[in-house]
Amino acid sequence: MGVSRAGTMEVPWLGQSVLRREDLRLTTGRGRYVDDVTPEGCLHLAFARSPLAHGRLVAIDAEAAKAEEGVVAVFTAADLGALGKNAINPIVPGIAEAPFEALARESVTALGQPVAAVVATSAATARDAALLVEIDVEPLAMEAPGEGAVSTSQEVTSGDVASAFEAADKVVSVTVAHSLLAPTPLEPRATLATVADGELTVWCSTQTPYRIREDLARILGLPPERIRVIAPDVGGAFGGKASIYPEDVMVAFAARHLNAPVKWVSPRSDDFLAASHGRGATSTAEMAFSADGRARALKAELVFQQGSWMTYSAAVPPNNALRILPGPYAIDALDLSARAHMTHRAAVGIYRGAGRPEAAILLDRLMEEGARALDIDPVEIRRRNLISAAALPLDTATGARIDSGDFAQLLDAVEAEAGYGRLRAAQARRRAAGEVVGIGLCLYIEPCGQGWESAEAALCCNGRFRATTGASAQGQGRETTFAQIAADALGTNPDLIDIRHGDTSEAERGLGALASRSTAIGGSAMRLACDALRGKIVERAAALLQCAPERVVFRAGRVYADDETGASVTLADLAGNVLGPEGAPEDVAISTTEIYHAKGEAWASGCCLAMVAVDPDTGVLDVEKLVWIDDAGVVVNPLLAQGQMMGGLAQGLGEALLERLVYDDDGQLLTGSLMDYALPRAGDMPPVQIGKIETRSPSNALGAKGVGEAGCIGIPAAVFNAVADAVSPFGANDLQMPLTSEKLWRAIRQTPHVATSGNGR
Ligand code: SMO
Repeated sequence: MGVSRAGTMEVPWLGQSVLRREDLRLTTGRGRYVDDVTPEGCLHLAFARSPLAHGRLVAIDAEAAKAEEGVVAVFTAADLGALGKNAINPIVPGIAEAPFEALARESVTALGQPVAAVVATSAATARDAALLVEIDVEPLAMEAPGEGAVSTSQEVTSGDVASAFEAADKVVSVTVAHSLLAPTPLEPRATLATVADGELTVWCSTQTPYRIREDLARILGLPPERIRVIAPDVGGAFGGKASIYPEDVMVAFAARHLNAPVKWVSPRSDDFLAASHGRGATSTAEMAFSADGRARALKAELVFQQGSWMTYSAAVPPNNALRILPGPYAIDALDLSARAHMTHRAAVGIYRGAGRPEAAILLDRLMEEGARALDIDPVEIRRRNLISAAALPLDTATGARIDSGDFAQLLDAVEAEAGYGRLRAAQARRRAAGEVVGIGLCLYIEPCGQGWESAEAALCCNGRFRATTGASAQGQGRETTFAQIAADALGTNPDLIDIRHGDTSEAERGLGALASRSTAIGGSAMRLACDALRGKIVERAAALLQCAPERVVFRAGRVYADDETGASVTLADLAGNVLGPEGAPEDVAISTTEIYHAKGEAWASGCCLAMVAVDPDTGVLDVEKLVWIDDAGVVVNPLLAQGQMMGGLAQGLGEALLERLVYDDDGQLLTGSLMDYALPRAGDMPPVQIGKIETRSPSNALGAKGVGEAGCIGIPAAVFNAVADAVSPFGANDLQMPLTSEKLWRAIRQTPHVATSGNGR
């Protein structure tokens, strides 16, 4: 892949692998995260948290904590008065009410729920004193996951499902149980609040600063314009920082009450306990096939866990999973349901993929089992069922509109790139020699990007551009890609463009960075704002250079008249001409604002193939080969897109092979640290061949689609199918993620086949 440094060329910048302008700063300790911001007189907050998952709060004794030297205040719910509630995205009708308390009031409903907040002059003192708060809880009964109140519920039926199942030649069924996962960004949650002249300023490690402002305004009863929220550098989020938390509210409340800066930085263990979890759904499904391998009907029941309160996007994972079905496959008869149950656990919210992985693995497990049952090649059976490119855009029975894609081309590309026929031949040879080898596929589609985002573009007196986006950033390289988008629109070099984001005092409105939408929607807004700015500059320049507007040409930091005069003016002089001699270098001379509403929703897609080998003696899995073709539409920066794919791949492998939050029957978390929760490491990364096809999205101005979540969507299903294929000769068919060595060892060993085949030992 060609890599160019900003400055070596002008247009087109779209499609160039420009190196990230953020990296020097971020990799040399010059990033500025919430914990790097410590105003004069800053106080530090720590939480005393519920020791039980469910109980009646009998008493809180904070006397010992209050007596500690350096402790300034200890808050309990009684000190808070009446506070408002958080907002929940009403993405589906009939979402149940759920509690939202900054501190637990009469009862505790999850392990680790904040019960008291200790504010002290140092973070260490606050944490030590928090341990002295005595919380007396009378245990109450816990419902098992799947038994609690239903928070969201949806159903979709279409076609004649009963007849299709009656007429089927084969019916296959699968159950996929997703573990609860911890999003685990490098930087845990963190919030700092300061108060000055009645204005509240909140630094928050968040994906959605504008939403934090609105929620704080409602919860604390303040006008939103008196609140400024800043998302400075954010060290990863993955969906876990897309909602306000009780802790954020408590920090802001304490700062206002004490009239002092108050900071809380979540210890890693508090994030394990009380940051939102992801996944956790159990899906059961049946697919009816005719003998030719055509899938005729799909029945699916998706049961999600909600946790004890609802994040803003609480309904998104079940809704996404449901509306994606039946994925890239043309199946007319559907009987689908998705619901979520409240549980005595941390909130379960969006996590990289947010319902898309659940849909992808369910469908492709069914395809894989269908292929096995009908003895049709897994690539071939998928090919027979694909929605054709000619059928797009397609309005689906679940109410989605798949805007674009070419699923057959993806499958063909993976088959060719992997050398599929040779891989199958090698598998057969190795199996005959006693090896445990499998090949698996996943063909996924993913909704990514609808709705609106804002952008502002300006020419400053110093001749530089300032482009501000309402989308924020948590490590994606947004400043680099958005400068490329702006540079193309402005006919200039990205080096001349400063990108601003993550501060509600800058762009007037904004949405944030989530749902694989920022490039498609935020990038389109940026493109249009810069197009408009260019138009305004052209008008000015034409007047100044006394030429026709269509003769105005941009080059580097200058505007030329492309006529016999050859007259030109620098952008700085042009800006100076607008503002006159009073204009300071940073002052804005010409600006535009764009609130961009996408025409529809962009749908990305992709296909993964995995080849795995399992060591029969140890169960150790080796992912020998991964081939992955993704269609993210128009790609702004291939290098950064590939980086997103690699990150998603790591987290997708994490779900498939390693990660699992484990609670015991009493609701105690057994995996509360990175010693017990197995994140993938560099050494776990397999070799991967990444390629792309490009079908432009007709839904937004850039033609772009999302890519950041793709690895979490396609990789687990492909790896799972490969493992299922590997162990299929042993009759093992009840595997669930994570596919640990122990499970694989047992799968190979426990089956009667092993004793007679001589495959195992
Ligand atoms: S799971 Mo994403 O940050 O919408």
